[in-house]
Amino acid sequence: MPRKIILDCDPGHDDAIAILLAHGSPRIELAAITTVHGNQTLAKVTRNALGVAAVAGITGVPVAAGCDRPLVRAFEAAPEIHGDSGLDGPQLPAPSLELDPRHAVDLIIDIVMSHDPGTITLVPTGALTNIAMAVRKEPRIAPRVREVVLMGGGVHEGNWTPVAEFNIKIDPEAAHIVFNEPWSVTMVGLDATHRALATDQVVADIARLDTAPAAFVGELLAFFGVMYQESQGFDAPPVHDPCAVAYVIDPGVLTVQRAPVDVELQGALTTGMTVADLRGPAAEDCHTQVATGIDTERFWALVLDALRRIGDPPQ
Ligand code: PIR
Ligand code: CA
Repeated sequence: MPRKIILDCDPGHDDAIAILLAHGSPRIELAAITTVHGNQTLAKVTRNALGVAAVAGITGVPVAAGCDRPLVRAFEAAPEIHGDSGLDGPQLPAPSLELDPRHAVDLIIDIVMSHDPGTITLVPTGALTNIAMAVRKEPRIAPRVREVVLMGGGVHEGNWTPVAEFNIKIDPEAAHIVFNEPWSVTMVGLDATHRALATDQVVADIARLDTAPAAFVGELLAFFGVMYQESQGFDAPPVHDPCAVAYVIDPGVLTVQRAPVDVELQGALTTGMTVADLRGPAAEDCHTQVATGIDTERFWALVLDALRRIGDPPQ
């Protein structure tokens, strides 16, 4: 049985690849794609999600827009890494799907409440605003969700500040809500994703697939690579968001450790830091775990397999 997920994202180069990985994997069924402010404005990332859906040949999956700003703080985008459109580099095709008229928060609640308990997995790869709003509006989703596998945070690493990762930093109050609900949370943070590098070898393997979606990924990675080189000195860009999807497909891709996690909300220097307590064995009832490592070969094999299965969808 494929795992049903809601991919809540802010495309975003790596979010786009996460969408392709989820769509191409036979072990995943996309119940919905929802969008949230983050890498760019809500309008831009929503447009991007629809364009990526067209590239991937996604049909019959609702795409809905969610919150356009954080719960408390001012909106903050990441144009220095994703460009002015949020997905600079490739030419984006016209949307083939119509945007679902529902608000993403309502769509998330509707889907979780209308499926059997323990069947829907939430995979947030942007700010946690929609997820926090959904569980505040309808707390009964918390025990019904199978698990939350989120890209965000880090145990020993930051990217937006020395100790905070972007998705958590831009809406730390939402992250605080999500980590403190009694559902099972896997934090796929920078400790794992900074090792999921799109090396020249990986880029060549993708190019060899010789399909339009593979070429699209190649263009994404070319732009992302330059931006990551210029802004953060990486030789190859880390592809964060697909790591969370990969964990749902094959948990063996990541090394995880059970540990309590909380989010710093009032640090003078540390706001948005995910504080994981790795001292000793976690308590029996600990509902959070953190990724500490990644099997990169297994990870890229999943991405390549998904792209191969997507092939060249009719446009
Ligand atoms: C990546 C992101 C934001 C800023 C930088 N510098 C790099 C986005 C990615 O889409 C990913 O979800 C997460 N936020 C990584 O921090
Ligand atoms: Ca993202």
